[in-house]
Amino acid sequence: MLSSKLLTLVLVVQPGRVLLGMKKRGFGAGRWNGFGGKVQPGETIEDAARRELLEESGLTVDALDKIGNIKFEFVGETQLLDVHIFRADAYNGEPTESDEMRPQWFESDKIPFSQMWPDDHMWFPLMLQKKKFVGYFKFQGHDVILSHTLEEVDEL
Ligand code: 6U4
Repeated sequence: MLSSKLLTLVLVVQPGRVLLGMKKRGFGAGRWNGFGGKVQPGETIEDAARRELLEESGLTVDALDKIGNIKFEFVGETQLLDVHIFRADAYNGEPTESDEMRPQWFESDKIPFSQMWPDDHMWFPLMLQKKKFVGYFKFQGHDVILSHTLEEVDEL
């Protein structure tokens, strides 16, 4: 039985564009990603999502919509990553570079999928259409998806 680690991921979306961050260090370094990280003890998943968004991008948000849940298995690792994905359509502040992330806006039809986690191109279209989804991706290393499931759901 694999244990799992709770993580958050926030996409800030404006009409026609999405904010991504270039991950400068740690897991997924060198890739454009949403903002997020590990849920700390005593914190709700949504609190963690807000904290990581602020730490990594300098932004706060009023409303965060739960939009997806994806579990990632990495062959040879004993822990699944249980990633809770949120979308924010309004934000406060200005995107600001942090030690971990360099934020940049991308037009919705120019998302740099070749420099992102390889699962992202499968679920970003759902996220952009405000559709909710659950998925499971089994990775070999960080570049190869061996198998996956992805389905739309009404509620998370
Ligand atoms: P620290 O605590 O800074 O060392 P780090 O190892 O950098 O942590 P962290 O906490 O930033 O990792 O969390 C990893 C982030 O990457 C989370 O927001 C979830 C996200 N993530 C992980 N796998 C992903 C994947 N396949 N696709 C994706 N995001 C992923 O879009």
